[in-house]
Amino acid sequence: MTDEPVTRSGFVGILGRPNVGKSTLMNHLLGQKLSITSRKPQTTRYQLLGIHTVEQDQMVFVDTPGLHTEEPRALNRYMNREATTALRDVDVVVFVVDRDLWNEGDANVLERFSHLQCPVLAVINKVDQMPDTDQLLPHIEWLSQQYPFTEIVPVSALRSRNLDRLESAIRSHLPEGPHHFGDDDLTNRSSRFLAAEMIREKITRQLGAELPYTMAVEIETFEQEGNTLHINGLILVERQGQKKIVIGDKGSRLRQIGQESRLDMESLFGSKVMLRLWVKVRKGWADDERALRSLGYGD
Ligand code: GDP
Ligand code: MG
Ligand code: K
Repeated sequence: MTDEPVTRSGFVGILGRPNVGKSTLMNHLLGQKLSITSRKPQTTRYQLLGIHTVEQDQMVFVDTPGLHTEEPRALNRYMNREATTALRDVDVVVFVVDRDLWNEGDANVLERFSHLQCPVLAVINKVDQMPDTDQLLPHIEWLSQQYPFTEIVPVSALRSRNLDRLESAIRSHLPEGPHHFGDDDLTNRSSRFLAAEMIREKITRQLGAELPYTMAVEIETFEQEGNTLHINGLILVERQGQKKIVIGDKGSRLRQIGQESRLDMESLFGSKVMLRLWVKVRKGWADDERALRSLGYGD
């Protein structure tokens, strides 16, 4: 008789109000930048799986968009659907809160999954920004009164602090069973999708306040030729003025967006990348369900 180790495998929902660091946490748990992040709330628009196989265990992280309530645009409805379906089939929930005190946003998110039967781990993120670690204990105390969390783990996602402890906590609560994906798989999304997201991240980071949710990216060409990936991307905005902003003075902003995106792509795809970007005005795309579907949002 052989004594094979038990194989654990399952879906891990990463939930929390906007900007607590969900996508940063997923990337640092994976050791690979996959999900885009920025200081802007609702940077994450699409549900994205990050697949992490460690020894005999496989965690499939589900990074979710925040919930939009303010505007009834088609894009917001789409993001809410993405966040809600992500909840359905998870085996473990990682509920992320900021080192700052609890607010109504946290309570709203908690309420949405409090009916789930699975283990819920609470993560207090950004402890690197905590001026004094004495503040940690009262925070843990408070959290433990909000919900019967399976465990409460303080971390810094950005500095990869205490993530090994979080990872072993997650692994120990996964159900036993076979893997859902190949051991070398990293995500369920296509390389084209990831390329578009890398571009969207740079625009969001540089122009967040000036382009509120009115920009999308389409990859028109994605071709490997020899040792170089040739990628052509189209940036869609809603108004002529926004096009000028994205292009910048003598094209300087677009050049910078292109350079930074290319570096991310080269590291993600492990290949030299030739990237060309265009900006185009397409009116009303964020209000129009059909236009959204043609951009790859949708069921
Ligand atoms: P999400 O909206 O919950 O997915 O949050 P993001 O992952 O996009 O992160 C929001 C902002 O918080 C970004 O500017 C991150 O760099 C920052 N952030 C995330 N984790 C940490 C952390 O552990 N420490 C610090 N100082 N900043 C963090
Ligand atoms: Mg995010
Ligand atoms: K964000």
